[in-house]
Amino acid sequence: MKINSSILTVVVLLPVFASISVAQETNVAVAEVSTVPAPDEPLSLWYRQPAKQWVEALPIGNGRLGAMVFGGKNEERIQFNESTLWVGEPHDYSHEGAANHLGAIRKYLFDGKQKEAEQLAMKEFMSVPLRQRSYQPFADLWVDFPGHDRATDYRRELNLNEAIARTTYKVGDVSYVREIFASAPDNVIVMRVSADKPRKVSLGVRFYCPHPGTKLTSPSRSELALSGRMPDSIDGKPLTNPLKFNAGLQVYINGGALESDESHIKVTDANTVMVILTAATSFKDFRDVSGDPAKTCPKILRAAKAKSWSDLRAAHVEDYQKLFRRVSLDLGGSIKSSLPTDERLKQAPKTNDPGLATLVFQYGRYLLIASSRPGGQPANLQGIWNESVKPPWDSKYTCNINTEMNYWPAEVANLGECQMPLFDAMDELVISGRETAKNHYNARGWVLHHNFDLWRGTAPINNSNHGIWVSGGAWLCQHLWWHYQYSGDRQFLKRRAYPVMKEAALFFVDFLIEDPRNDKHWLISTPGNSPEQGGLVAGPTMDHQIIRDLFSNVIEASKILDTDEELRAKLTEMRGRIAPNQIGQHGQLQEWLEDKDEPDNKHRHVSHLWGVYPGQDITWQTTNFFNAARQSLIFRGDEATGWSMGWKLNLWARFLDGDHAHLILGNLLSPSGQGKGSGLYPNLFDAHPPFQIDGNFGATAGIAEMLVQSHLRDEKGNYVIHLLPALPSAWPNGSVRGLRARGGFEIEMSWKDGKLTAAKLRNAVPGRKAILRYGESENEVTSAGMK
Ligand code: FUC
Repeated sequence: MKINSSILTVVVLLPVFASISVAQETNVAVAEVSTVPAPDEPLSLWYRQPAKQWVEALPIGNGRLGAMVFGGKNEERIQFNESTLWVGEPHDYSHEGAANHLGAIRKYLFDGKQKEAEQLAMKEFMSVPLRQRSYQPFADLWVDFPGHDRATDYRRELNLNEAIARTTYKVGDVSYVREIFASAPDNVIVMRVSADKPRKVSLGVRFYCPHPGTKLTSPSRSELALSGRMPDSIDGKPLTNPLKFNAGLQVYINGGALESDESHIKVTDANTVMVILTAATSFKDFRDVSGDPAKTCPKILRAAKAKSWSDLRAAHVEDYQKLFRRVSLDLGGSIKSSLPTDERLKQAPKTNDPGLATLVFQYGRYLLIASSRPGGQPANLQGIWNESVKPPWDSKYTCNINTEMNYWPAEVANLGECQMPLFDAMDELVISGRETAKNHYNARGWVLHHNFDLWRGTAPINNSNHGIWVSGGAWLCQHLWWHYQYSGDRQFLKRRAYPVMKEAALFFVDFLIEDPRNDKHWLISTPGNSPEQGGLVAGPTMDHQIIRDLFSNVIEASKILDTDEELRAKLTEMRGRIAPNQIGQHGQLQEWLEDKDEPDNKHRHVSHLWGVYPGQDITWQTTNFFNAARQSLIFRGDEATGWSMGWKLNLWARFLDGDHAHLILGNLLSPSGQGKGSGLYPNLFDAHPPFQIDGNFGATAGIAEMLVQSHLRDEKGNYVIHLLPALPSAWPNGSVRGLRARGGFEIEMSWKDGKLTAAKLRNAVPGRKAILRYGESENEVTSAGMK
């Protein structure tokens, strides 16, 4: 082992063992509709025909604006979103007086009267109103290209290295290029159309908006604007402050002529055309909707006006690549394929295609950058992309797995700042969650149940049999802690993380009660629920795992910050009394206090395995529980919806079983409806179905978890960085650069014939120690820091 002054370098030289079969060539000959070759950039999704459906279109986004690009030949549809366009208005959803019924609900549960408990809770304990509000589509930008239905040599692609969607084709002897991207630095979506011959670009531009009463205007000859308001009543109940929204676009031509009326702009015979689009709402924060989008949009457009196409493009690419290029991955096999992405996906179940896994890994990173940037909203159930005014599950934030899964890849895949929107939302959830803690539980601190929306609803929604689940806030706190663990940023811990974590823990200090049904003196969570399984209960395993994790993290944080000694003692004492994990009659990890799991239950939720991943209650060091948890996962099976496969993938990685993890990944990387799992749509969006983005993020996190794990520590508190803990035999050769481990380390490593050949740890913090684990061997290493 060699340590140099600027980086810590560990070179592992191992004998080359008997050969493991090398990944097969992925390109399979099929009848082609066109002979257009793959784009040069290997990290591309690409197709030989326009998108017919939304899940074939290609997503772009800058964290605030998102769009789906269809690439139609004579009609381009750019369906766009803005992350704050939601139905509803500022509102406190908590149920005043609910806490008066808490004792009775608990008593029913202790007396075995679940139905009575659920009925009483339904009447007296739920969110007001019972449902939260939905995320909305904004509008479509349509661009007409008269005569281009005759296009030949057609290709559309999404270049993940530059975050640019591009459509290229020929009409006669003229070659056309359309490029479109969502720029974070300039806050706009930009499209440019060019041709290889002069004066050949003619097109028409128009808006379509799905919301009734929207007004279209033309502020100048080269501009179009759209303005509207969200519904002013819901279910017959009036709202006083629904959101206002505006979108604006400006068309720039080089050569040619431009004419317009209120709803169209027509360009004839230009050399190139550029369209700049932006959108905004009156949303300022969850209690303030006094913004004026009619002013915001022109301001953004004016600022972008000063820049040329190439300046806008260069600023976008530079900004994006600062994030995206931090990680490079090679799992063997070629990322580039001569097959278009939709065809490649169809072949995937029949081939071993590590290049596709690499593409999907990087696509998840791309999607996170596109849907979650500092200053914006967190990625919702569909990221930032939504076509429907009635989206599935309102396209909001579901916190009993989905929202957290969106952020699983953030730290390990080196996009820590993409978690900031989640942390901003949590600051607001603390405010609304205090009302819910007080009104529902007569407790201090803050609580979040299984959903929130733009208005930061925190009360239990939908139905008492699954909505009363108190662990949403505590689970989100794990992300604050992770951000601290991966960055080592003490100021972040002190200023942002600890106050929120501490108040979440305070809630549970007041909420946990001693189980009166036996004399074990265990503290339990009740009323509670193991998400979507078994109804309202006292003491689901998942709650206890999450609360233990929160308490542990608050205890450690308070030590690091040298504060709150008394609270620390209290949490330490209580943590030891929280009902422990238990092994049941089938050798399974019990989902509840009672040993009542059904071995043939194949439900997608695997909540009681939280303690394996994302938690660390149960690890390979706690053998009995580890085996029981694995047994539970075997009972649940290998097939499921996208997010469930994302979870199972991470679980199998934590079970150190690379081949099983790869099998699950294979179920995810198959065409929707055709494989053993729910699969992916042609644009590689997770097909829950319908589209739900968590499966994409779960896949990215899971692939990383197969390559590196860092959740364990030695007795001195050093992180154990486990290299290649779950490498499948299908990826015998490969390399990765830029994955992160707790402690602030960045990893660079390569492997051959299934064995690690070299590893480098880069560390921004000099003098930090880590334990490097590979196979059964462990070495202590110290960083000299990075220059
Ligand atoms: C829960 C899950 C569904 C879906 C929804 C958003 O109801 O069981 O699969 O993810 O949340």
